Amino acid sequence: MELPSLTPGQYSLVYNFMSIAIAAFLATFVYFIFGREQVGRKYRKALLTSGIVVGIAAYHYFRILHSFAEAYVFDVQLGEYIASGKPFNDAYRYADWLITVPLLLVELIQVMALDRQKSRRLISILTIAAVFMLITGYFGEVRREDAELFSLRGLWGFLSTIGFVVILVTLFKEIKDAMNRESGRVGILLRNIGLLTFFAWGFYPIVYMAPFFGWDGGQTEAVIQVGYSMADIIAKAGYGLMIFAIAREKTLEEQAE
Ligand SMILES: *C/C=C(C)/C=C/C=C(C)/C=C/C1=C(C)CCCC1(C)C
Repeated sequence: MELPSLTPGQYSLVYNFMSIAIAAFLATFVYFIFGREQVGRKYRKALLTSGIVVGIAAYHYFRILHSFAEAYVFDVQLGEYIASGKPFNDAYRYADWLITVPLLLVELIQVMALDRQKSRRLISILTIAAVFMLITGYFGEVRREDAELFSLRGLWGFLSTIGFVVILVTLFKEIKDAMNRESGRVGILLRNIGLLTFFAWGFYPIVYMAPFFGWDGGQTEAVIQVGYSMADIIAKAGYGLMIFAIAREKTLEEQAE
């Protein structure tokens, strides 16, 4: 994959967003791990999982940022960042998702505290769909040069979307059942996390379509990197905070009973 040149503005934007992502993951890591005492025993696993997710993401973002910085050098004559010749390893992102996406789904199932058999069944379906979504997505992701919807990038993206739809449909059914069981505040929090999953996760396929919008190479690359970094902050750190809120609310309710 040929790396497009970046203007200093595009380069800094990407660099800074990756850097903010690391800060957000490290801060929430500390918060989730030390906040475990604030929730009931049943929910501690969900918080631990949240902590693991942002911990893994922080590590991968270090690698991504490092790889990005190495892949570019500033050319004084051109006034632009050009490819240094060292490859930019974008696969870190997909390697990260392959681990963190199933864990995020586990997190949500854990906070619902369903019975064991049901949890297992759900986690299996969701994990298979997630792996399918990410592997097909990766085949399309490396085809940055496909500038049209009807291309291999488009086709892989479409296949990947099937996995995404399976995840959403499965989750929404489960959240709906859980909302019927739960009281007002917990129900609202569960609905919110359903919406967050829909909108935050739905942002990824939109970013993926950046090459179809006809921008130049540098702009496309910047939109993809910044877009995924923003989405990751919301879907991992933000999501974990919501899981924390649900666990806290359920704990308070159970103590009042
Ligand atoms: C922490 C990382 C998360 C929550 C990543 C989620 C990623 C997706 C929901 C990606 C979905 C994609 C499609 C639905 C189609 C195009 C290819 C993908 C992989 C970007």
